Amino acid sequence: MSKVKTLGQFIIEKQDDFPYSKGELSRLLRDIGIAAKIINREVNKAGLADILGETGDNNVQGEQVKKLDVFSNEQFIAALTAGGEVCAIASEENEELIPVANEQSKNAKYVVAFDPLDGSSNIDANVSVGSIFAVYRRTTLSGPGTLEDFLQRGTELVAAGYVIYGSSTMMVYSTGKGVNGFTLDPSIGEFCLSHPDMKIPKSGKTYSINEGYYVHFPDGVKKFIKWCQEEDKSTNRPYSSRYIGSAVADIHRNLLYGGVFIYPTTSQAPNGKLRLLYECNPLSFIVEQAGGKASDGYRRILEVEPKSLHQRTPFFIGSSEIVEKAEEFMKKYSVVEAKN
Ligand code: P6P
Repeated sequence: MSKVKTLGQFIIEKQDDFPYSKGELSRLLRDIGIAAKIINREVNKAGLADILGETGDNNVQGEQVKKLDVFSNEQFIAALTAGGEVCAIASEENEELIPVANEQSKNAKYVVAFDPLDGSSNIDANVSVGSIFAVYRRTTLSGPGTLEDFLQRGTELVAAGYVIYGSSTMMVYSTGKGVNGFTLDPSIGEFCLSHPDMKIPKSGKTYSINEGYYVHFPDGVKKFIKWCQEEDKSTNRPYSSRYIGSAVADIHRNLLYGGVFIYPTTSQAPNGKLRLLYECNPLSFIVEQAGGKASDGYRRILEVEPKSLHQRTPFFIGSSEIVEKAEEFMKKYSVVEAKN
């Protein structure tokens, strides 16, 4: 029976990767793990809300029953604020960044940007959803964090990860030295190492895109989709189309088995739909650490210069050979001037 290794034990074991850190990043990752366990508990009973007597806006304890994405947001903010390791927080749920100014935090070394519950509209259909987080080292010297601390390229990420609440709940993260996955064991309330040193296959046979928007896609994406659908046994084509409307779930599956996820520009999303700072950058950091690729169709996502907190970007992420093939079509059929 192999010895179980918890997230906490793993973090401490990897402490030596950060000789200059006095444990701040370790405590920060622990704080994120705590929020994830609390969110997991609520996500897993979402369908039971009515049965548990949580009807309308007030539950049996007379507390305000919150939408799960609001609840998740509050858990991350509470855990990160109490943990004292971040000087500011940015969330998909909050228009403005949240400076953390308590005594311990105002000189903390890190800022965290996160999407507390991506794909939350799927919860009532019992479809997997996810939390995504990005950890940047502050660039300002002291005091509560500012917008400047967040507007950093993804190449500056110190750590990034996601939690997927699915048939089991997993936390997958990287601190720049590979990717490791931890599965929550509810019987002991611990994330346990289940997927050490994750690597994405160089190729695959799955493409994930919402083909309902086909007519609005750039020509390069249309040509790539038709390429995926051609018969060619030597390159595992035709690919299977797998798209469940929850990016963390689609990208996690592709990370395990190979494939590509694409959210390109459409008429309703002229800059793409997914957000650079707290969705595309952290997911790209992880997939690159696992040997994959992530671009906006032309440029490496991690090198895109952020201009605002909630900036969107077209997003091509997954197995390196498939992303490169999609980029070939984009460069051949959908040439645009580099934006910056
Ligand atoms: P569409 C969820 O709202 C999300 O941000 C991603 O998780 C998901 O991949 C995408 O939007 C789905 O968007 O336009 O295909 O419904």
